[in-house]
Amino acid sequence: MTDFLADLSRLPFEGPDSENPLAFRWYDADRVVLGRRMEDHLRFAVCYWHGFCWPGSDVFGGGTFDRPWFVERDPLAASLAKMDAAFSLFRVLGVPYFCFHDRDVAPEGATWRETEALLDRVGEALEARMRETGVRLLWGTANLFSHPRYAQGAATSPDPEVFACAASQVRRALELTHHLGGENYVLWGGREGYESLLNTDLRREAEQLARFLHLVVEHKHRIGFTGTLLIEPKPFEPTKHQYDRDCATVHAFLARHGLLGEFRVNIEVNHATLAGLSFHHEVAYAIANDIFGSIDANRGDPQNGWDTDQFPNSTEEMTLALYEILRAGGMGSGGFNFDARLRRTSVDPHDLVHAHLGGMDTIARSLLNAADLLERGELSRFVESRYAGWSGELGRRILAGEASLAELGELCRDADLAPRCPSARQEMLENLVARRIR
Ligand code: XUL
Ligand code: CO
Repeated sequence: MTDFLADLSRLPFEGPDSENPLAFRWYDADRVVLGRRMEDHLRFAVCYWHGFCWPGSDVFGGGTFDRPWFVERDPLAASLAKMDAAFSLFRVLGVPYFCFHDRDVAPEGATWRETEALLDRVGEALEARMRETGVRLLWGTANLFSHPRYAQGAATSPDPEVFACAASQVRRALELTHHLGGENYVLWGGREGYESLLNTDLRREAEQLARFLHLVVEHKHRIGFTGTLLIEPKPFEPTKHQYDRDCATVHAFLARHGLLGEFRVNIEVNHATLAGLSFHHEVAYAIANDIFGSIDANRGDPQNGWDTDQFPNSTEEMTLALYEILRAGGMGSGGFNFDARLRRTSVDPHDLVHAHLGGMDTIARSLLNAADLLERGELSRFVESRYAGWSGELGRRILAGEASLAELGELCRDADLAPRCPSARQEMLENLVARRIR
């Protein structure tokens, strides 16, 4: 077995003043923050997909990455070589978790039986490597978007046989995730959406999707998988309109179809921004509605509207999200996975290390900022005092349903109410946050 990153040992933590490009400046796995180790707060996971499966192609040109597993002719041997390379990166970064799509880790065979046998074979190899290294599985998922059969949707396909294929793939991917002790299972609706309303029955497709999700829930309980089911919202790309548009849309869908309590969300930073929302908004919304699950960390580019999937580098964006997460008690079974890819011009394997290192340091630094904000308590005290009226007699009676519209009308008239809210102090609060962001 060749070591993909044989020339690198585990990256050291050297602190903020280090000039070593191959050392962490902020991520110090054992440092205790608010009573918990950094590693246990952040639960970093490397994704197979962008790092090891994407060859560096774009619509104008082919792959640019020279990786041994792309040229290996035997598909199983290629998968195993890819796995070795992935575990080399996990070793160098010292990450506790990884995550994958079924087709990231194992190839398709000529028949379903063959494909399943290949997945089982790679699953055994993964299990052995996990046992040997202690690296755990944050989530597994099924790729229901690459194969041509899914071009018109998977669960929302006009053809029930395509639905059956998707169900079969999810069944196996969920079982493998369970077998490997995965802590979550992700469903990203890659092609669950439409290109044109002229050929689409929206009501029917929503019912198909709901049925699919119910089947996943039933199977989860049947096999005893205790991890969290996650839906990953995205507004468009590859389809023009995707049904899991954003957290609020997913939440409404779950409520309408009796699925609340069974699914949470895997929030991807740049999916939020593509939806015209902020990442902060999506995290806060999910927490406020009890569907927060996990984070898919990356960033877009403000200069274009593409899903550029770059590694995170904004401490401001991450600090605000982490502030919400810490305030809500932490990541739970979720973590920070990197759904991010190199630029196709970053052709050296070391670039994978620099990219993840930078993302991990950005998030670790943001954790410290967020913990500082939380410990000082200025923001939460301000928000609490802003709503203080609701703890008084009138507020309490309104919320308890003890005051009718007519009664409130009379109160206004009789007391000649003329309330004036004190300043919301947005600029002062923005300054306060800016002071904490390092
Ligand atoms: C694609 C995307 C996926 C999901 C998992 O935009 O985000 O990689 O994270 O299927
Ligand atoms: Co993602």
